[in-house]
Amino acid sequence: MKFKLIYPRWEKLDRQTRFQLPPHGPVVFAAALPPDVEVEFIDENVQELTIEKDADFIGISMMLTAQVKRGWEIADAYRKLGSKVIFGGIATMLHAEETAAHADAVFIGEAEGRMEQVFADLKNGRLQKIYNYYQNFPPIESVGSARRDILNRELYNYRGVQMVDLVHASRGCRFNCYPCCVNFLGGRQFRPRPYDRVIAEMSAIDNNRLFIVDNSLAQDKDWEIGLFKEMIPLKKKWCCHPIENDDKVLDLAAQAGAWFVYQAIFDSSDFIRDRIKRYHDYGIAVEGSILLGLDYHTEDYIKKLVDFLLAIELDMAEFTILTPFPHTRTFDDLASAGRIFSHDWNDYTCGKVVFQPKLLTPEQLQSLYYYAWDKFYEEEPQNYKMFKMLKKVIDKEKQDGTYKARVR
Ligand code: B12
Ligand code: SF4
Repeated sequence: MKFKLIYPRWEKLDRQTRFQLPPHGPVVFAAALPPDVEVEFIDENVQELTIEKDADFIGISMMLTAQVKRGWEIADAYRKLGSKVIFGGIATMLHAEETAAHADAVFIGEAEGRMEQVFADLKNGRLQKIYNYYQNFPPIESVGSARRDILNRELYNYRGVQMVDLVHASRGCRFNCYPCCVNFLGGRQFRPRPYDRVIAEMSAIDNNRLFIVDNSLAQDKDWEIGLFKEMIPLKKKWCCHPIENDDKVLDLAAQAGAWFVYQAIFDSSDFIRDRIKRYHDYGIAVEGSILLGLDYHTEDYIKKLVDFLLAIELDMAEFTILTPFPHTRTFDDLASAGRIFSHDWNDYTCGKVVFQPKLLTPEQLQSLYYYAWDKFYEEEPQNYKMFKMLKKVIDKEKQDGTYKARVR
């Protein structure tokens, strides 16, 4: 059985340095496929997709809202040729009803242990329109090692320099932040994978640099301590979402190879100043994730926030505009107040204003977004800061003898 799995392209943040990370959802999904399924994977962000009748079954994996319209377009074209199409992934769950209009099957939930049934149904001509496993999670032990062999790994680099391979150590998140849909997806349940599985997967990856893509590692202190202790002997270097604000945890994270974290920065408080300083004290760099357009944001507030980021010597910054993704509290609030003016999902890139801000006009917010990117990278351009981050990892690797002057 030949299965073509497609990851639709989307519009990137227009000020951000261009480089592509390998997708994670599709390769984890591929590990759940029955053994007789031969997978061909196309990531449209880095590869050309030719639409022809060249597979028995088409799968479309969507992570972001900004991917869905392209995903539907691809499906429509394949279905015109008579191919059957199944959709899955995070954005499929968030846009399930709309997606059903373009699909032979819509899969909602996590794939582990469920694909044998789907493929058997296809073979018997009984493919179901909806496979609904919403918040009906498979045992976390059933998550297999991602099928990175289906990627053309040569395509994922930054100016020829080897970047990261992606891996996850847990699913779910116990928090419920305002702009986030993970609560809808995961029901605030934190589900760590067994350490031995995670360590075996990490150590088998032929790359010293990893991105641990878990929502936030700061979920359970004992779990983090256990994970980092197990990781120390691997000598991998890695980035991740937040790590617990605790000296013992940060120290172990650094020993385990923490290179940089993506950390949300929501204000210019002493708490944030201290949070960033503590990462730096442990040799961990920080890429701030800064959301613009909250109800209390004025021009003055945003400009002062950017000055603050420069003053605390944040290593990198990613500015995004508040975006009311479906199934978030942001969406509920802005929709009920009639403040959303674009429902074109292609605008939901996090770089475009799609709602009426409270204390700014949409145009002001849009130009403050560009201001923030330009001001932050005025003295040291993004490529330069990015090379400084890469130098940090190379220095760490040289210290413990894991550096390989390898270019992909
Ligand atoms: C990792 C991650 C990233 C990584 C992506 C790395 C990569 N290349 O994959 C990075 C950090 C780059 C990233 C960036 C962004 N992200 Co992000 N990210 C995530 C995160 C934390 C985890 C996704 C993941 O890998 N999960 C693990 C995999 C294994 O799970 P999965 O994809 O669901 O796959 C399973 C099933 O869905 C199924 N499945 C998957 N595909 C298919 C296909 C078929 C056919 C079938 C049947 C089943 C199936 O099988 C898998 C195994 O069970 C999610 C939050 C979350 N928990 O969902 C946010 C999330 C997806 N991101 C989000 C956003 C908004 C962004 C950004 C746009 C903005 C930002 N700064 O955060 C940027 C992109 C900006 C840009 N530059 O263009 C939002 C999406 C909202 C939306 N509706 O679009 C999420 C949901 C978080 C949130 N804030 O709510 N992100
Ligand atoms: S933003 Fe991060 S920490 Fe907050 S609910 Fe979403 S996944 Fe969890």
